[in-house]
Amino acid sequence: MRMVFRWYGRGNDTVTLEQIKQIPGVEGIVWALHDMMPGEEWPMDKIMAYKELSDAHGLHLEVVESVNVHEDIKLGLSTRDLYIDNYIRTIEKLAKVGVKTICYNFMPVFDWTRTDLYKELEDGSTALFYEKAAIDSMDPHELVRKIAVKPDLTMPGWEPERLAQLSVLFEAYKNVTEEDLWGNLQYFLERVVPAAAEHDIKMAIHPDDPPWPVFGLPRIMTGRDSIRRLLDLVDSPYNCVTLCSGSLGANPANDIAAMVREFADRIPFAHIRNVKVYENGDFVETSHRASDGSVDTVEVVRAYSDIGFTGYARPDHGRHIWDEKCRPGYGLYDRALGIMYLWGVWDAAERAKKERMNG
Ligand code: DNO
Ligand code: MN
Repeated sequence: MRMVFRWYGRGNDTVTLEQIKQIPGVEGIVWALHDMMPGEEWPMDKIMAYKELSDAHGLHLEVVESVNVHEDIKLGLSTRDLYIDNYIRTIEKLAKVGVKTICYNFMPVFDWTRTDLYKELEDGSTALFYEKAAIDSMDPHELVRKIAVKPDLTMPGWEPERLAQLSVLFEAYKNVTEEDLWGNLQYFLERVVPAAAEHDIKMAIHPDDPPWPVFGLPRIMTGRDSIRRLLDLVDSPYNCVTLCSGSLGANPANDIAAMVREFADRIPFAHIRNVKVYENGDFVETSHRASDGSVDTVEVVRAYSDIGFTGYARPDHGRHIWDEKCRPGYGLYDRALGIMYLWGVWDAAERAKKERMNG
């Protein structure tokens, strides 16, 4: 397991590379050019700036999250080829600085969806929260006003430029079914995966967060069956999944540890975090500890140890603790604590494995 840490870039993140370097076992950053719009080709000089920064701090930049997919690709419009060409040229450039895995998602309009970014937990910390009944009855514009406007730093997936076109997008998706979305994903992968393979880069789709349709928009990456279908769309070791235990874990029917074992050779990138799921379908992000939430994170990490996982992992999100002012879900403290928990389980599992082997 190779531990990495998401970093939004200088001036765009409250956490510094110096701090990241001091978290035990973190070897690289998970990054992106956050000022690029989906569909734009990433310029080499901006990519090189990240390379120089990460080199200077002794961290690698082998994992990109995300190169976002333009809506026209997801909608299957005739303009998609142009955006796919740009995507492929971005892949070629990322290969030049040693990128090995690209995380992306195929969620229409919205990326991750929550109703409250600062829900207070019993211990006084705050965390991202999803209230099912609120989403089910809410106008999406209302949510955008509530979520996207508040933070000082814009959040990926919630860029004002993208959201300004909300009504237009909803109209465009009106007749797009889940099957249409699958077809458009296949079209995208059939072009992009061979290019990625040529450059030894794994394309790793992030599951939908939460893993069910929101606001009547189709969502297809929701659990075991859809991951199987995705991997079969283009049967290549470069067509992979970012297994996110928190996103998938919002549906208690998802057995994440079983997925780790089943899709072992197609998971280059693990997101490992916990969520507490309530009976009414609400969920809140908790600490990484198994007993704090509904995801058995101990079993998940054990499964990674069992399969001899050599991919990248990140603690994904954390709570906001100790009065830290940070991007929602992306503070230093709780993610660092999460990493130490994951290492604790991992080291114990690896030790037990060795002892079993030595009889
Ligand atoms: C949720 C997070 C997401 C993720 C993007 C990937 O679990 O990891 O924000 O980064 O959906 O494209
Ligand atoms: Mn995730």
